[in-house]
Amino acid sequence: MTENNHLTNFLTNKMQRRTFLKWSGAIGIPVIAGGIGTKMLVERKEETKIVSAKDTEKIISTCSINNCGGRCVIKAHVKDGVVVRVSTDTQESGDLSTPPLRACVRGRNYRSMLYHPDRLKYPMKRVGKRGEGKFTRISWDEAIETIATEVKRIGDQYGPESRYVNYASGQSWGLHGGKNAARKLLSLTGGYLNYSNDYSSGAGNVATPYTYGTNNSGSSFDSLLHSKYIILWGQNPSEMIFSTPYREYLMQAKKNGAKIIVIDPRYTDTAIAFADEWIPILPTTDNAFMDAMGYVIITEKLHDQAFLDKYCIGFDGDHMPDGVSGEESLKSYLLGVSDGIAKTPEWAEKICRVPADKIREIAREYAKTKPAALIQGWAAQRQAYGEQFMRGGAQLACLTGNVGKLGGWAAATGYWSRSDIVYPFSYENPVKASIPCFLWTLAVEKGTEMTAADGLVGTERLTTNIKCIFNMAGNMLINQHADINKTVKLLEDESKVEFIVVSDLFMTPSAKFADILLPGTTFFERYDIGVPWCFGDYVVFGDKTIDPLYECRDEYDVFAEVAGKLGVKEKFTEGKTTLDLVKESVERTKKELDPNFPIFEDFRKKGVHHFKYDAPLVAFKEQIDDLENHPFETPSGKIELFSKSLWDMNRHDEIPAIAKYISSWEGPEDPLKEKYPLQLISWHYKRRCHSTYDNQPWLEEAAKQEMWMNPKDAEKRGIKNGDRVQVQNERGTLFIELKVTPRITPGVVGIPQGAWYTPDKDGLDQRGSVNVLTSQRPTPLAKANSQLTNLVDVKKA
Ligand SMILES: Nc1nc2c(c(=O)[nH]1)N[C@H]1C(S)=C(S)[C@@H](COP(=O)(O)OP(=O)(O)OC[C@H]3O[C@@H](n4cnc5c(=O)[nH]c(N)nc54)[C@H](O)[C@@H]3O)O[C@H]1N2
Ligand SMILES: Nc1nc2c(c(=O)[nH]1)N[C@H]1C(S)=C(S)[C@@H](COP(=O)(O)OP(=O)(O)OC[C@H]3O[C@@H](n4cnc5c(=O)[nH]c(N)nc54)[C@H](O)[C@@H]3O)O[C@H]1N2
Ligand code: SF4
Ligand SMILES: [Mo]
Repeated sequence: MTENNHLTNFLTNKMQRRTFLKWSGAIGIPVIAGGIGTKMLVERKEETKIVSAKDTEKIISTCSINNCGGRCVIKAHVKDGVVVRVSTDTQESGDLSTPPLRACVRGRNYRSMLYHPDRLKYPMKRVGKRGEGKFTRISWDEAIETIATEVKRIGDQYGPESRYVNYASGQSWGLHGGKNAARKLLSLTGGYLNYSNDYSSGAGNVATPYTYGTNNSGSSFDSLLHSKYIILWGQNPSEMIFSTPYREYLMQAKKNGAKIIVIDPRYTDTAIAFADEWIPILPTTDNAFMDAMGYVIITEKLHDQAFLDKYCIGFDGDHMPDGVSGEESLKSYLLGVSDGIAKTPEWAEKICRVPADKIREIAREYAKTKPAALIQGWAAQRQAYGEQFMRGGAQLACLTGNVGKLGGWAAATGYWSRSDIVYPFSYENPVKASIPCFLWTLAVEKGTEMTAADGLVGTERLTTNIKCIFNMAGNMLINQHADINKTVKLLEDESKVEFIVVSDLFMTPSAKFADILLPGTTFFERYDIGVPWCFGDYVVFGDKTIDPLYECRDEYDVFAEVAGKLGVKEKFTEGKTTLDLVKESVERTKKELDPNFPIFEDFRKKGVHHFKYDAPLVAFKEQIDDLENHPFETPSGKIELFSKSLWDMNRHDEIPAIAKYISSWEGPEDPLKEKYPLQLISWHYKRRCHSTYDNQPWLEEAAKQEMWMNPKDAEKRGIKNGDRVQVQNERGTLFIELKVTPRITPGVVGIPQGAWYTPDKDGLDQRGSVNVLTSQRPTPLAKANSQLTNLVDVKKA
């Protein structure tokens, strides 16, 4: 996308005069003008006026609705109906009782999203072939009428299971939003096919409860102030935001003297900022490292036998479930009794490339320095056998007795939350059938053939394939799901999915596949409450800073009208606007959950509410302090290092009852490596939220889309830093600029995920959209995405 294009788009937009005046005001301010590109700003000659903060009305909003794990305070400075400036929380660091919620580069750039000349401006319908990207403007009446007609037609013809609301995270963790509005509309008119799980921690979400009975295995980040040793295993909080205040605590933990280890194929920003040591590893091999740590801990008698005896099932022969031989225990696996292979550091080194002595050293330090927190990121579970990674971390936390202790950490998925509010926008889907979210393309292709083995629940068989998709604030139709080329073909076939509604801010790769395309609002243009992800103890008010631009509308209002056409408007809105929903949530939260919650006007003024607690939340503290009265939520009531439920599935090769290293397809031991010698991973980039913000030129300048490769691999191929390269495997080909850097392990290449799929006329991606190369093969147990497990080759373009 060139700057000229921005300018042309901008100037040819048919805007109302009033809007145009506002806009011209908006671009009269340098440095903060949105979407018109630095070049234009630099070249512009006319005199410009800086608007000072004190001349503006400051409205506290929240960068809350993108699926970044953070929630930050954003102050919109509004002058004459125009957001002229964005600032953030100015509170000093250091007060960890209410840590500052300072916005990152994405949030501070949000004005450029709001005023981006490429914003979708009115509803459109497809006129060309699906996916071609040809649309024509239509009225809201026509859009609403068409949606109502198609929803009804498809429901009548195929039944409610044919209607699906796709996973989408562009507006998440708020009170309403497109996905929920679509679900309520469909619930009131017969129902829709549900999905379970997510793309984030899909393997972990299913695996962790087999160990602990729940995914809530994380502790609040203030507990890190008590840790003496912290392992960030495939976790990169400097760049990938799990929670806004996390880094404040990590920094303080470091100041307190905690030793911090980062295990990652890349020398990440986190390793630079926080780590005493970076340990590079080959993707998909973390469990070999973990197994060897277990071996060292046991053979050197560093394990906490009392903890294992009291709280765990399956560590040794004396603590096995009924009817299972002691040979199946964790101990006998690690020592090699069960399979003849002792999981020594030397064994692991050959697989994961971490030197045996280093494995020994980390195992000893982790076991001896108490309390120690082993915190896992989720990328290493977005791998072929991702379930093993999550249970493997938990296993180490148990071997060392770090579970339920202040400053320790139970590892695994790691959710915790202390930010409960009431969600007044509710609905009940009459359809109970549900598929794993990652298998939606399978449900389009052959939904009626899916069974429990594909993770189908709520019914034995689906009566229909998916025929209608609502894709609200997501780029999952194309960009974020695996194997773009395969999905493109599937969706191009208009006889398969017959109707697709998309709501977005921009003409994204997914939006191009819409039949009806709705122009959504930014969070500056609507009311909401921003709730932090699974990690947080505060909520932020999302104030509407200006009226929606152009003809953009909240999905809530649009679907209320569709509901009207279908005779269920009253049931849909219950007479409430989105502002009413926010007010109701605040009032009921105060009344039903937390008497200290502010009243609406105070919350709105302050913009943020921190829930106050006397002590850090420590996962499983209750169970560890008093197991008898607080058993774990597992079948045995204990931590299941050996899970009888998994054992009974009888698929021991791919779904073992104890966590273990399993040699991965498209991993370093796959013979396919002869043909495609490099392992390709992706990560969550600092300048984007997935694909959101990819079309921001300033952010591209701050952190461009490029592929990391080790100098050794580059040399072998005769390619150098800055070269344009071609990356390919059986599934596709993409082109991208190369960054040659020792910051990535030899044998591994990394592409930041989320770049917009930008095919040339032959369908070859020109921007480095990594999902061109990823596979739709799901993980064995959770049926989750394994989008980081890929073999590729690279050559000069
Ligand atoms: N800036 C930013 N923050 C975000 C997001 C975003 O898009 N941008 N997205 C949010 C969302 S929805 C999610 S789910 C989370 C994602 O959170 P994560 O999944 O934890 O984040 P990633 O960046 O994918 O990966 C973390 C690190 O794991 C490393 N890694 C990759 N493969 C392996 C492996 O096999 N083994 C090991 N040990 N390490 C590996 C990567 O190099 C990376 O540095 O981030 C959230 N926060
Ligand atoms: N290869 C690879 N693929 C991955 C991952 C990976 O690590 N590697 N990570 C996976 C993960 S963890 C996740 S969560 C998914 C995320 O995938 P998605 O949920 O698709 O997230 P985004 O790509 O951010 O898409 C959000 C869309 O919503 C739009 N949008 C943003 N704000 C608004 C709004 O206010 N209103 C409306 N109407 N639209 C809005 C944006 O323009 C964007 O098109 O990707 C997954 N895909
Ligand atoms: S993108 Fe995330 S970290 Fe950045 S300002 Fe928004 S909520 Fe905060
Ligand atoms: Mo995610």
